[in-house]
Amino acid sequence: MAGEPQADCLFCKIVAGDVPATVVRETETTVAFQDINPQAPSHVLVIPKAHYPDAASLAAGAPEVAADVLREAGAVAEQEKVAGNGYRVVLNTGAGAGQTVFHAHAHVLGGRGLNWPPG
Ligand code: DGP
Repeated sequence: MAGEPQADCLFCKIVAGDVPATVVRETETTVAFQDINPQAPSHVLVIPKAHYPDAASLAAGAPEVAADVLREAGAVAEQEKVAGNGYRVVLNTGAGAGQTVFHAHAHVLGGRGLNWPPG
């Protein structure tokens, strides 16, 4: 069923506490934790606790939680003190765009200059 935990999902395991992560923020519906392979001085992932494979399916199935994820992305940027100089929120969607974990997540990147267009 949409939103239910998936036994083979790494981020569901982080939500459950079965895989350790450096959690920086948590709400009723979201968890934010340090990316294991940071691409910027500050690189945090914000995920919904509910399992949806990508941002589009999250927005379709639980739009209020999608809004929570975006709100938390902004809160993370403030908390990490990268909001003032600008930061980037990235929603990789599909393997061709670099998505490797199929549980919706927003990357929040900051603390350095960020080029456009992205690679
Ligand atoms: P994406 O490529 O957009 O699917 O991003 C997945 C991110 O997840 C990637 O930047 C690395 C991160 N990641 C993968 N495995 C782990 C893990 O076990 N712990 C943490 N904290 N991050 C992970």
